[in-house]
Amino acid sequence: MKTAFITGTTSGFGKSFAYRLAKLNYNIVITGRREDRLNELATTLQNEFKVDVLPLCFDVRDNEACKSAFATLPEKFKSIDLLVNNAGLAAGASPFNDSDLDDYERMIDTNVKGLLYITKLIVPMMIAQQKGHIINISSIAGIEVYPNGSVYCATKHAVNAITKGLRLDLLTHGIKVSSISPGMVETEFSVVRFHGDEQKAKGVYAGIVPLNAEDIADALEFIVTRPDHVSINDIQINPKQQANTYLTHRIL
Ligand code: NDP
Ligand code: 8X3
Repeated sequence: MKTAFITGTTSGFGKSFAYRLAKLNYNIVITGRREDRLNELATTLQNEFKVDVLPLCFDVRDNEACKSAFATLPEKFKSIDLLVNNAGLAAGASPFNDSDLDDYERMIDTNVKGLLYITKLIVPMMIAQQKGHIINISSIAGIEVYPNGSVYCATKHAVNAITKGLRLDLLTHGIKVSSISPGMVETEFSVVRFHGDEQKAKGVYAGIVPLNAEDIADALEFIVTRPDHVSINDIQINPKQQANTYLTHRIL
């Protein structure tokens, strides 16, 4: 049985990834900051799929908290085959002049530094095993920049650079490094981006059938079910009505 470590499993993609990997018979470490949701998910997955699930509650922006959580891993979760770096967010969507420095720091600390903290803890374990797979959740924002999104886009460009760099540096250790780059997916993402404004968040998807978290779990399943000699570098996936980061066809 394989073991996966997924960040950000309390909602959205991460929660769907946890269900999908449990269905594929992985034991899973699920993480996030909302402990009640983690515990509920752990119980459901264990009952439904008969896999072992370990909830670890911590903030990926806090390196000491990441290290402490990691230090509590019981023996059976210490051999991690798959790391899914998913925890992340956008904060704000305003022109550069009107946007908030705190939002920038939140995005950089979570999407870039948090990803690095977790990866730094798990890579040595994978090197010792001479096998493993890292899947970073990027975005089409990592490919193209869009108005009012410069720093979010910068964080996802950084994720892509880290993904490509890891692929080079881990090549001789038998470790695969992949990414998934989605366009608009309706999760809690836009509610978080607009600081809890549900109306504004709904407006993002007006006239569009967005992707849903299950669509992204399909991409993850494709990547992890390839034969060992096959490495998927990236899957880009958009709604039919979204051509790129800034051109959508809304039917209102
Ligand atoms: P959600 O807001 O639904 O989920 C985000 C998850 O990340 C939550 O489980 C949240 O858990 C966790 N998270 C956020 N900040 C932290 C933190 N500081 N420490 C630990 N966990 C954290 O959004 P999505 O599922 O949509 O987003 C998942 C990833 O996909 C992100 O990296 C996002 O950038 C990316 N993405 C999203 C797209 C979209 O349109 N939805 C498109 C392309 C990429 P908790 O709050 O409990 O800590
Ligand atoms: C989020 C994708 O296009 O909504 O990563 O910014 S988009």
